Amino acid sequence: MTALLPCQTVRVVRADFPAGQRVLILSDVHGHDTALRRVLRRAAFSRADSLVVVGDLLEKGRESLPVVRTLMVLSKTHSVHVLMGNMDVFTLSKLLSDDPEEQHVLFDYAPMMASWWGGCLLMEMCGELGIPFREGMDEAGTVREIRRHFEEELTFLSGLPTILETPRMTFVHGGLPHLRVDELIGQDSNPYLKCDDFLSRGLSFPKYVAVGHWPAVLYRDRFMDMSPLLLRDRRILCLDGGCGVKKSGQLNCVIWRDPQKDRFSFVWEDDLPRIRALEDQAPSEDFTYIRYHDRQVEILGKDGSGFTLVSWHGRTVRVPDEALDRGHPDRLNTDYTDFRLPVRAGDVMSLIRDFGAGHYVRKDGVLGWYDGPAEPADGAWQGEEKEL
Ligand SMILES: [Mn+2]
Repeated sequence: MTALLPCQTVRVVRADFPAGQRVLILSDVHGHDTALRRVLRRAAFSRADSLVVVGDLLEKGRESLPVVRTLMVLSKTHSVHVLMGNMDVFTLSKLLSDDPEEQHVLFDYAPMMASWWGGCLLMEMCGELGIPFREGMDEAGTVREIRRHFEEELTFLSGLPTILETPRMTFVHGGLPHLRVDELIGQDSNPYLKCDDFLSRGLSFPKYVAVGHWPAVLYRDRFMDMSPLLLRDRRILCLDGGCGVKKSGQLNCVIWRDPQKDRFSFVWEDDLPRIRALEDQAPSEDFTYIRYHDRQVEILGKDGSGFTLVSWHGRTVRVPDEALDRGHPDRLNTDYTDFRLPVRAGDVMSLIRDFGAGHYVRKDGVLGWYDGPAEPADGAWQGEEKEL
């Protein structure tokens, strides 16, 4: 086993936010610079505030480099704390490794990343350097060029700590087994970054722990709600709105109104088109939410209009054909809901997909359908700062 690079080990920093200051908290930007800039504007981020970015700046989007640069620039003029995420370590450790096999992993992944998410940091860097990305390219030479040209960005990324400890809240991308963070210093950081399904460990803490990594929607079972999840009894704040990981995701920004008090609100943004509803719609009373970890279905038949009827736990659900997993015809490739949202004429929604017969949208963080007529409303925002 090769030795860990410093960026792969646990590093802890400490800060103390002044009373009365707002602290903006977000995570999992995942190469979505447009959404990042929008959400900071939405939250009216200023020099009077602090910003904590709880990891995963990179990948699963087309704007990884711009995200890094936005945060580098902001860090010079504003109070900004950026932490490492598992995807950041993944990419960075490959670019900083001198082992050709390690480097190759990144080149090998790139086409897959591009087909799923439209790009990746490596391809963005090659693009900026004018190096055509193709199979059989000089990988070691490309990595050398990247390290030379992007030294500032790579230095910024390599310096990101794992854990930010403050008197009333501890921040980490994935999760922590306890708050004695000094005991973790120097360990492999991966278990605390890629800490899947953190809430299922049943932990609670004497002070707040803010985490990203696992989309909060995955902890919910009735509505596909992308809003942050605050568990006051266990003192855990789950930030991740699924930005990047899901096309339907949003970038949440939690606003800690005062670091002396437990008052939290949030705003969100995304880079999806927006539509405005022209008619009211009553919510469906009976609906299904097929969760990602339980997405086995039985195909009953196509309905001919781009939808398929499936059976899921004895319920018949109409799903878009494109939600069927091509490799595994008896399961969905995504989580899905047939919930018809409560809508008032004039409501603005983020459009995930227009199916002609209906719009699959997100409104107030919640995914569902709006079947009525709509008009384009790009730039409009329905939401308001909401209490958590
Ligand atoms: Mn992550």
